[in-house]
Amino acid sequence: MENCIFCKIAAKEIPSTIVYEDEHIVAFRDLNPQAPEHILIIPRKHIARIEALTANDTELMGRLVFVAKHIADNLGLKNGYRLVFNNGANGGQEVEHIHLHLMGGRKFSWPAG
Ligand code: DGP
Repeated sequence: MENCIFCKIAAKEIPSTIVYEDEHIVAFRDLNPQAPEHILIIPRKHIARIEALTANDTELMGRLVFVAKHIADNLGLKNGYRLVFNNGANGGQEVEHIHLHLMGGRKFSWPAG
């Protein structure tokens, strides 16, 4: 998708610190980390937000979580971590390309702010 910053990161047109990539998924460090470890996991396919998902995306969305597990293992996040989809304006979504936040290395409170 033209003008999508995360599509450009996936295509390596914009630099980022990529920590994982495969045919379907790219994961890179968040530019503005909210925890000692803060990774964004995205599908290569441009999907703006959760409402745009179709049943065909079920496996892809599962892949995001499995990549999160793989990265968390690699980072040694043995005491847990938080996985977040910010979705839409009230959900705090700033970038309109679905992304799973993986945050670890500190304790998080609940409810989220
Ligand atoms: P959200 O609010 O859920 O849409 O989170 C978007 C995140 O994307 C936010 O934590 C900052 C991060 N971000 C925005 N632009 C860039 C960028 O150009 N590079 C990287 N690495 N992260 C970015």
